Amino acid sequence: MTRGPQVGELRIDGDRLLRRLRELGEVGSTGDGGCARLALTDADRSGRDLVTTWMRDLGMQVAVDEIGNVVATLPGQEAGAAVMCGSHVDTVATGGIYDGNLGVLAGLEVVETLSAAGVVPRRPLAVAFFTDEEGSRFAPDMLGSLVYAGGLPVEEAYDIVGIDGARLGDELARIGYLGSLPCPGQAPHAYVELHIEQGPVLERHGETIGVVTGVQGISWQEVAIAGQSNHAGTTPLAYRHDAGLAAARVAVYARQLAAGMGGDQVATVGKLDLFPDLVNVVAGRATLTVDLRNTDEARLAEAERLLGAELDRIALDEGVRCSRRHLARFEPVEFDPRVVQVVESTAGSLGYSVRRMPSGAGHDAQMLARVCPAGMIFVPSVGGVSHNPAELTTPEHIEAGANVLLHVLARLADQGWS
Ligand code: HGY
Ligand code: MN
Ligand code: MN
Repeated sequence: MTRGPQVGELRIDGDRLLRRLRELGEVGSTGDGGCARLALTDADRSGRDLVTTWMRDLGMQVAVDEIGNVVATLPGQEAGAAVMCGSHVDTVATGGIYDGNLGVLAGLEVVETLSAAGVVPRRPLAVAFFTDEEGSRFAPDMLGSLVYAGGLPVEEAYDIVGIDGARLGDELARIGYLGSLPCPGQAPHAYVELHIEQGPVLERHGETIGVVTGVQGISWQEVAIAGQSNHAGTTPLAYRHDAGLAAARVAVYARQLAAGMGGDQVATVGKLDLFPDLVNVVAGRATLTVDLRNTDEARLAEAERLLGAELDRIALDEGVRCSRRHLARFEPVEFDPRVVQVVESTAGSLGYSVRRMPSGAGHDAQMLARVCPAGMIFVPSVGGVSHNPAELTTPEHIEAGANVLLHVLARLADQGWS
């Protein structure tokens, strides 16, 4: 790394980073402090366009791959595999302005800080955003980084149908982000992702930096229930095959299952559709999603087994048919201890309090971990709230996280694994 001032003395410009976060947060604004940029919608395109404009303004080489992942590169003194950071710029429908966006924009802030100081890293630096990290419209989540890492053939990804009936490949072409860079992508030298914690742990313990050790396992299942629509007034209870009641039993059981298993087990029924969805008709069909997560793969598999047994019980009791399919299934991931160590020692040397912790949410880093040493940096979420317009991380913590990212990237771009 050619040295302008001592790299160690460099700090990011927190106000500049906040300005970009707020400007990007206006794209797809929901008017309540949040934003909605579901993957491959017009709002996602507008967010992508804004971020790629910033990338080009910073003199970075911007490439779009076959699944719409965008990788911007700042050349290093040497060629070869880049040290990559990034995250995602798609959001859920009730998104805040920090989830994903912070990791991408902090990466641009790092590039701007180094360039302004005349510092050229030994290795190239890349800032990426990956397609459809949320998976809310097109499942699974972390779809773009999964394809980038070779975990899903791009042709298969193109045929995924979204919750609105759209085909992923058609939407990617429609928004103009069907790129030519081949997938799987080039394995970076290392990957580091700055992200809001999206939970209450750091705030509860009063720590500034989460040193993320890994990501818990994720199981998304879609449960389809077939009963019999009937008249709400004339049909005696014993004659009903009520898909709505069956769906409600699944939701109650999911919560009881997680509470009973304890530990890290969580369960969520986030999406529930009834047909015909009318006040005076016993529901003939129900479709719902069950999101199960655990840091322990065996426990997660057990939770899936128990859910299956309960579906059989409900089918028998209510005289309905239950079927299920996976929308996503990822085992827990442990990050490379060398990257974890660099994050922890860097944050400590900058004077920040740190806590080692697993991630409750899925992240692109868990997919990059398949192809290179990867790790994450967390900053606190106020009230532990996320996937909600009230999502908030303080400017002080944003600046701390971006400074840790700056110096972690500088170390990884400049040194080997010694
Ligand atoms: O679902 C998740 O954990 C992430 O927000 N995609
Ligand atoms: Mn995220
Ligand atoms: Mn998210």
